[in-house]
Amino acid sequence: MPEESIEHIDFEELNKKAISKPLVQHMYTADPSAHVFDGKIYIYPSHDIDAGIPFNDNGDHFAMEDYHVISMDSVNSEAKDNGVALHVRDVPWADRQMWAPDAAHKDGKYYLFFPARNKKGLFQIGVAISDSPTGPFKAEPKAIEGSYSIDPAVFEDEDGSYYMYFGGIWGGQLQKYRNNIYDEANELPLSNQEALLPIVAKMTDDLLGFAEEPKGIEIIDENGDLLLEGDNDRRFFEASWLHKYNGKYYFSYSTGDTHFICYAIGDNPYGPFTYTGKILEPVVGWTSHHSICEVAGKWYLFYHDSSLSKGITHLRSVKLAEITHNSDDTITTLKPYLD
Ligand code: FUB
Repeated sequence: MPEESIEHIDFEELNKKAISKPLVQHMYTADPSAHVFDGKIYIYPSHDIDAGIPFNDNGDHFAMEDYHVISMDSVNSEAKDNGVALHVRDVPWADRQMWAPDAAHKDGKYYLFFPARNKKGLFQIGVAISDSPTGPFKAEPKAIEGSYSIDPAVFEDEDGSYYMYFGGIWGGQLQKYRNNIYDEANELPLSNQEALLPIVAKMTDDLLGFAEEPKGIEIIDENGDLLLEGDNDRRFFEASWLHKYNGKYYFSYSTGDTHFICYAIGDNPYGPFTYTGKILEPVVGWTSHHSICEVAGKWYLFYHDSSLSKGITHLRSVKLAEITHNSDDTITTLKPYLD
């Protein structure tokens, strides 16, 4: 929901109509990546702060400095803040803006994947490792070689392969890249041209690097054509996520300036993915970012909104709500606030 349209919102009324409540209220959290490790829910969110930087299209007001992991015994239990898991000052290559992270578990170790701007102001993606799902995590000295842009989401397939999905336009800088190469002169395509694609790369066995050249993921419409840049209600903007349901691969993402969480379905981790529909209608706050996770046989959307901060876009709160996969492969669209 754009900044200018929040002025008339009665937040007391809105919070009564919200389908779920913030999981924690003592700090602002966003961009939740949820996983079940050893039967317990772990949420890896951004930790929003107010650094006093004015709103702009570059996202400079998202000036986050650290990560906290939230854990829950079940979807109804209390959410616990496990303290600082990683701070930007302890990441040798990073300068600022610890944006949306994700995590993975392999061979007894936990891996936190996170984007940040490097000393030259370019976003890259780093890895930090811990023996515990809640950290503290120790950052690798360098960012992942060949990584760029934002919003890493790491998917573990049933054959034990791990894939990283990433990318985001505008402040996420994806528009500056073509074929993995940065050029300051690059800009977004024109509205009648094909939209920029989110990126995927298989991870190396140690989860510290890419095992292959990152490549674009095709999101196609009902006719098999790539979505166009001007198709703002459906084209990819940021916030990649992948989950597998009933043998199919569901790639979900945010449409950014139109504020939807959408999904597209494919037969393998690389796509192509056919645009299928919306998972979440716009929330209060400009951004929308989510993850999808199975907990005790039910599927949940972890998402955020800015209702607790009364509409301040960079002060968000993580929430969760159950979602329904239908027999025709669709997912029922959630409205975050009842009519
Ligand atoms: O939290 C900072 C940025 O806002 C994320 O990287 C985007 O996905 C959006 O939620």
